[in-house]
Amino acid sequence: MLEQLRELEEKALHELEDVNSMEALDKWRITYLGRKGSLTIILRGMGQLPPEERPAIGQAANQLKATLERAYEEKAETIKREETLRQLAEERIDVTLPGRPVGPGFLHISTRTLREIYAIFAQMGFQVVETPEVETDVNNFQLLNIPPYHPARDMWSTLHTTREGVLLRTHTSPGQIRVMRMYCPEPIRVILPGKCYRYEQVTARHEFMFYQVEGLAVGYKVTMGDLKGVLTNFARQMFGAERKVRFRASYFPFTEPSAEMDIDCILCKGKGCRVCKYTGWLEILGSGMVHPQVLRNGGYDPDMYTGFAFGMGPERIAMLKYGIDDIRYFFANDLRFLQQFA
Ligand code: FA5
Repeated sequence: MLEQLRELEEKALHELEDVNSMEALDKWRITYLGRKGSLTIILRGMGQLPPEERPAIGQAANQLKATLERAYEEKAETIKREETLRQLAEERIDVTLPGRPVGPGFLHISTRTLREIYAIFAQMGFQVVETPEVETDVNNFQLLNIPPYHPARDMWSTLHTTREGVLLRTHTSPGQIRVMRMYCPEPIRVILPGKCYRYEQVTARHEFMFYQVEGLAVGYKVTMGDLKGVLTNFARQMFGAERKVRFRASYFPFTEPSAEMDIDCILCKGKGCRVCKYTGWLEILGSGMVHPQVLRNGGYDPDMYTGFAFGMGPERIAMLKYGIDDIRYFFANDLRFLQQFA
């Protein structure tokens, strides 16, 4: 029996040398130390031994059990340590490698379009002036000939603040009043860029926040001819020298007469397509001669001064220029879209 135990010890320890995973180690434990393992079977057979042999065999069997258990623990520890070392080696970071280069930033498509607009109007002597995004109802509407309850308020669905009479500007036109009051009685030639807000359903053509660029010229003999000349020059520089333009009678409470300007469709060259809704024309801005009452509200005597004004949406202009079919791309911050204009 003692011989059997020694053979078992030799066999078990020899096999353990080749074990190098927790899975194999578990199998080894079941084979030798499990409930149906070799050592257990030997221990169970002790009952058949003569009583005088039992103490010595029992002691040897218990020693073997302790040896195998210790060998098991040691092996388990070695395997775990090796596993950790392997993992560390796999996930090792080479801190001497050069870092991933961070590319330089680039301008947002709206900013680029705005700057293009500034450059064109700068050539014609227009200065850039920024005016506030949070406005009073008085500036945004009333001084522009839109009193409370006037039906034209429906043209500008408004986001109000909790403060009575204070709102997010729905267009850049209140800037006309601010600039006139600032410069009166000097002649004026400015563009007023900035964000506008409208309580509108967001669609492929409508955002609730978008940019506008307002234009205002006030002087002694400013005419509708000046308005047409300036805006035709703008359209041809922005969209190509061959562009045809047309002015269509329109209505804004703060200009009289009012006109919307169209360019011939850049996609179909005026033949008619889906983008221009088969009209051959694309609307790009609203404009008109500053209403005498608005001049008066700005401090200018309409018997001496005249002026023209216009308002355009740079996102809509960029959409036409680059063939972008959905305004929602502009402010969704998806780099796949934005990087196309880097
Ligand atoms: C106005 O806001 C007038 N203040 C423009 C004006 C100024 C007329 C001075 C006469 C004199 P309108 O609501 O049409 O007009 O807006 C002007 C431009 O802003 C539009 O042509 C369009 O390009 C842009 N725009 C208007 N609403 C949105 C919107 N929800 N999303 C994106 N762009 C818009």
